[in-house]
Amino acid sequence: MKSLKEVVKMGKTKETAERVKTLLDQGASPESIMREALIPAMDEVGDLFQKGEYFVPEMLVAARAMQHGLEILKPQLIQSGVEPMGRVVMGTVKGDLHDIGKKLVTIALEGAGFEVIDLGNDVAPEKFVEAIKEHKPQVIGLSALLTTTMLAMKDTIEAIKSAGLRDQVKVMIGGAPVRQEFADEIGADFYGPDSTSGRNFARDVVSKEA
Ligand code: B12
Repeated sequence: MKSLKEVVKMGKTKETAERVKTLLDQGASPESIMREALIPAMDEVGDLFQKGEYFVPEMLVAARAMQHGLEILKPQLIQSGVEPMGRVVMGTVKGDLHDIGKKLVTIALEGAGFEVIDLGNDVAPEKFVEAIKEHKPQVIGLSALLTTTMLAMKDTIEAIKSAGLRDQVKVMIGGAPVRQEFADEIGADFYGPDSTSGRNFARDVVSKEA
């Protein structure tokens, strides 16, 4: 796991893929590879950036390597052939280009049998509104990684309210700078610190509706 973490930090895409495959062959679980190598690698990259030892290009190549590893694990993290148990629209809010955390929540939801419409990153409030009208999800999930873009979560909830759709959809929010108090302040239904809690919230919403 340690060497996988190091190659992700160095942004070595090919070696990341090779090491993920080797760990799987050796019997490591996809969850442990995420928890013990890929996510800690991103945390350490963030620390190096904060200390001024890494710059945006290094962050970018490390993120690419992480996403490569994630692609290999994805099929194993998702069960196939399950009837959709509900629908969720996910997106990273306006102005924010971070999309790995949002992808992980998407994978967890898909693994639990949800159909997920992933709007990508830098998603404007109006786009979320359109997607709610079009796809009629039970839940929407907003992600933000910057203290500045967190505010776009509030704008998104306001836009949903203005469109008269707020009572048709539950809103969950997450991302490293987000906290419960912020969720309360902006009127979100749920704050989740990780992908599992997001998946569990969506499950609760759907099971209450049934
Ligand atoms: C990779 C990275 C980038 C990449 C992103 C590539 C990509 N495709 O995603 C690039 C290079 C583009 C980037 C750019 C920038 N970044 Co950046 N980046 C990171 C880094 C290193 C990792 C983020 C990550 O993927 N983490 C791993 C994932 C798995 O964690 P996560 O996103 O938190 O998600 C988990 C939970 O939060 C939760 N979750 C997330 N979303 C949701 C949603 C719901 C509904 C739920 C329930 C849960 C949930 O579940 C996930 C799984 O557990 C972080 C450092 C860090 N430690 O976070 C900095 C960081 C976020 N970036 C930072 C900064 C400053 C920037 C830039 C402004 C730098 C610059 N000067 O240009 C730009 C901004 C660009 C923009 N407009 O968005 C700062 C933010 C500071 C702040 N508090 O605002 C950080 C914290 C680095 C630092 N320590 O200073 N970045």
